[in-house]
Amino acid sequence: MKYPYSLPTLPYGYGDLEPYIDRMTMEIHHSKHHQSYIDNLNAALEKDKNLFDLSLEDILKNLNLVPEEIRSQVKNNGGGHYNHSLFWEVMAPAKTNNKPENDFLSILEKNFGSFEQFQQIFNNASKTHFASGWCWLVVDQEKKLKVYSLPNHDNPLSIGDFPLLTNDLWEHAYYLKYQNRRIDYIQAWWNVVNWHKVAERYFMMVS
Ligand code: MN3
Repeated sequence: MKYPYSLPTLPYGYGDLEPYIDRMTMEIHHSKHHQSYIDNLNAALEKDKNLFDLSLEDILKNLNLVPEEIRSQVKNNGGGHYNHSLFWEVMAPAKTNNKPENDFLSILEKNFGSFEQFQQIFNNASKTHFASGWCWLVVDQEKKLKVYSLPNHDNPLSIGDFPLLTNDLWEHAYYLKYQNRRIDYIQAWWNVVNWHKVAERYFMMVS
């Protein structure tokens, strides 16, 4: 039997985000953590094969359609699969002075005042998030950009927003290199954000 979900190939090598994210963290995060969310998601969906016909986005947008006995399993592991797949895509090998191109930069400036202010808001939301979760840049239904963190593997799709950029705040994302220094990890992470991809998601969504 073929399962609906499988591990996506990274668009770069495990060591390519060095020195900001180390090779071993990337390898364990992708091949072990992400794989286990996929295995658990497939196992949960086995119990209601009608869900095989829906896209993961549709499932996360309509969690009320998922039978109650598997809902939290689907929410946690479906979110785990979606969030990590997006996370890999919105990173790329580091560039010096890594900033969005002008078209999306001006959108960020319009929403947050300046690029630096946007980063500050994102840093604060990440730093103050308690325990495991993710920090998000989303576009809402009024096409406004918002920054917030969500616990566990909760996803903005489930509350009507569309995710553009996300950072994984679970300790497994940074502990090998940064231990308890979450803010150092967040600061380093800005070097490997793939702004081209983030802008592409925004313009696809609002056009
Ligand atoms: Mn993770």
